[in-house]
Amino acid sequence: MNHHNNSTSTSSTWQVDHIGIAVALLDPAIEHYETLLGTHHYGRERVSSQDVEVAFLDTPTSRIELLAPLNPESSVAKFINKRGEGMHHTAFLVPDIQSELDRINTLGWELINQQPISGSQDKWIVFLHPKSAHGVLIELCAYKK
Ligand code: CMX
Repeated sequence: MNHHNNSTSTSSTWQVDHIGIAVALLDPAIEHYETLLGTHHYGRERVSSQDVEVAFLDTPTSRIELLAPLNPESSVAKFINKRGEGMHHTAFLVPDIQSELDRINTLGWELINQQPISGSQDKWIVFLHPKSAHGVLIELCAYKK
């Protein structure tokens, strides 16, 4: 069903990959979210490029990423200090991360990374600044080929 008045509109190729939630301590947050969602976590790993440790919980159509800072310099530590724990970013899986980078640059919007960097789950990632997305930190990710 088309939910828009414009009958020519098509769906975006961006797929919600995960919702990132910033937490101070990973272990209690994992336990809490396992109980809340009724599932077990997986994919716990340290992402050194981002100074965070992450863990995932699947839902039928997407997943939650819990992320905790590895050190006080981590952008997640700064986020928690300033705003407290909570929703941190929305990540979209895109078919071609380089063409999305080029498109966003053409639009003049502020990218935090000009080149893809290595993220969790064997993916390339880049971030779009929240001020270029109505206050939401947006991550684009793509599987390493
Ligand atoms: N969501 C929404 N707004 C955010 C935000 C977030 N996650 N993080 C910061 N902001 C806002 C701040 O509130 C601030 O707004 P005001 O200017 O209105 O006060 C503004 O963005 C600037 O924030 P800041 O505290 O001054 O922090 P910096 O500019 O130093 O850094 C950001 C902000 C987004 C550039 C930085 O956090 C960053 O580079 N993030 C991308 C990397 C990242 O978050 N990695 C962790 C995830 C790892 C993973 O998933 O693998």
